[in-house]
Amino acid sequence: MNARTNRHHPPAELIDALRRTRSMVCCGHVSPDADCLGAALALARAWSAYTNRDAAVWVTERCIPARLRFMLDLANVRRAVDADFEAADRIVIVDTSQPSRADQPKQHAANWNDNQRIFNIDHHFTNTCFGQIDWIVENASSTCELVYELLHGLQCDIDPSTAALLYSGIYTDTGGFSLPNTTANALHIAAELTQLGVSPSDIAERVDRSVGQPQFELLKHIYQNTRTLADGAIAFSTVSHDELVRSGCDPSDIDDQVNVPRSMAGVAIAALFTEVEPGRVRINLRGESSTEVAGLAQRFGGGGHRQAAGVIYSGSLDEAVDRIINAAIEMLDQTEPTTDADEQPQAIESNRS
Ligand SMILES: [Mn+2]
Repeated sequence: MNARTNRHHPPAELIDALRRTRSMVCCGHVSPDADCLGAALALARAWSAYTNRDAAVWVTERCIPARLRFMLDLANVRRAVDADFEAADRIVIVDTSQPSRADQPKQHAANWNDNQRIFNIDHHFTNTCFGQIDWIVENASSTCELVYELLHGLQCDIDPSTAALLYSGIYTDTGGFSLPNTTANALHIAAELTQLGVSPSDIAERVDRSVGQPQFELLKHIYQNTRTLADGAIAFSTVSHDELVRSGCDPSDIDDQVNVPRSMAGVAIAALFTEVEPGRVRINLRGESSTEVAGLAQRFGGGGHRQAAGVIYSGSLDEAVDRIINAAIEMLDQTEPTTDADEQPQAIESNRS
């Protein structure tokens, strides 16, 4: 069987609508990762070059992890200003499961009843389908994989910079082609992007082998604070606000460090608790083997993918650890995970990672 027979085809109405679009703003989710940045930047870059029309990307600069800043330079697209959200013909939201997760100007956030202009491209199964056109493919490795297919559908040129943006998203969302979403399709597209001019070693060096001193100090805390429970089935670590600040880091530096507790043998659930500010804790959850963590995240008002989810918890670091780890133990104890209807979510917003 040719693996490419499983490729994802963009809906014809999305292709038609993007051909007729006069101007667009692309945006992704808060706490941006390489997949949402790559998808938004690549779409804006390739579409505007192809149509010769205006495309701008909205990103909150201070929230971009240091190791991903190169993507903005690579894309070289116009950065959106607040007024673009009113003026643009279309707003394309990528890799974002619900409106409250979208990275956008504050005053626009109340404007979601007007979904006539919104196109929604994503691979989160929790996506609430909030656009006029929704293209949601849960078994796509990444939103960048979908944007790659979309650019093909539109017959846009994929130049080496666009290819590198898309590759970066696929590479990181698949954990360097190591997670269960590493499909034949994802590998085929990565190979095609390499033929289009991507250097896989350059991308890996930028995203995996370019840890700065502050981020390295942060990693030391994360290793030091790692604990295991339930005979090693649960591994978690914590970063207090004080440790974050003393390392010289800020919340944007919390990215994929949940991979530290996750890397231990026998782990079914890995978690990283980061006190991003006093009284506000970001929790990254990962499920290993077949363990799903989306339900655990949803129980506390979060969401994400089945095996990679997150929560923003309002409360102290200790309380967050206590409640979520206890819920994780309970979940592993049950063969059939159940939801507790009495549980009141403490979180104020959800978070993929
Ligand atoms: Mn993604």
